[in-house]
Amino acid sequence: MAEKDIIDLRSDTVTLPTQEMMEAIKNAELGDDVLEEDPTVNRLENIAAKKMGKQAALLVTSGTQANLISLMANTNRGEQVILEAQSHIYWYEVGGISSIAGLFPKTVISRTGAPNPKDIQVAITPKDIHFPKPSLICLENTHNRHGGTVISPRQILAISKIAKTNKLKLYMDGARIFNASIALNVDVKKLAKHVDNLMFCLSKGLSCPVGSVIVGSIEFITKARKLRKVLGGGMRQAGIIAAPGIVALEKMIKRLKEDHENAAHLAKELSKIKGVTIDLNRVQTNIVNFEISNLGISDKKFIKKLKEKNILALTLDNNKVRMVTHRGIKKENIDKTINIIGNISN
Ligand code: TLP
Repeated sequence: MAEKDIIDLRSDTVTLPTQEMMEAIKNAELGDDVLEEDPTVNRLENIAAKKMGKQAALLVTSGTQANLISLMANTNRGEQVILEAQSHIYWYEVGGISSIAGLFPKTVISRTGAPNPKDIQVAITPKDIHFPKPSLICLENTHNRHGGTVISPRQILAISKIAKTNKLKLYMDGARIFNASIALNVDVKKLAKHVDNLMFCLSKGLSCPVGSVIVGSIEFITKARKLRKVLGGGMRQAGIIAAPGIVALEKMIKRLKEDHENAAHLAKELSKIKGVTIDLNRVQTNIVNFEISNLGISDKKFIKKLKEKNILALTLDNNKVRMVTHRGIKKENIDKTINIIGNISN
């Protein structure tokens, strides 16, 4: 956490690099990555591709850039992309899917973030003079707006069968894919296996200062590399970003379990507070969404009151609040937060 006494539950993006990451940055062997000559970037990309069971990988600046590049590399302008109605790409990426990629989003509503394969089938428009050509299905795992919910390998496989039958590509926004892998207790390769390509973020729960990685076939990554350049994301001595990324992939994944335990603890205690509505089944990883309509206070005021006590959280729409656990949050921070929320409600 940036400031010692602040309990920052807004996002896992607020995590600062570890001491080991700072050392790795200082000692990183560097080169020009646009020329593919940065040994540290090349190493990170190799590790990432191997970890996901894919042929190749590409370091990019952010999750948003990773999604935009991947959308563009999987499609042609004017085509249709099927994605879950609450997905990050649809909600929080400034509409780049349309304004930059020139794609037409078709949303599918789901209960917990994993679209029902039948609904995806219905969303795929038939070949008809009136309709845009469907070309890509996107999944999000874990699902941010649904509260960090996971999509299992079985569910991914079912959707991949539909994608194959209809000759569509399947992409996964795996910003928090390691949270999904820890929560489901499956190797991340199993989550990557049935999608054509995916991205994951280094700069969320894994604590890196910058960066996301796209993984997929050699052909796809070659295309993605060119698109990264046109979008201004070609970086030079990017080894200073890759070095902490390597530390993250080697050392920071297992500890995500602690974040999940803290989130589960937070959720359970919140559910005991009168006026707080929370679906405990949805708290599967490190995100805790809850509703405060019956607390007799607006979400804005709720956030303000928490802030006065040095606790930071975010609001979603409809009187919903989001809290995210991460390396900077310990169990005692959760206990303090619960205590304070209990008093706000009185
Ligand atoms: N999510 C951020 C905010 O943008 C809301 C957060 O604090 O959760 N995919 C998913 C599923 C994400 O949650 C995010 C970031 C991104 C993509 C974009 O990553 P960045 O912030 O690196 O562009």
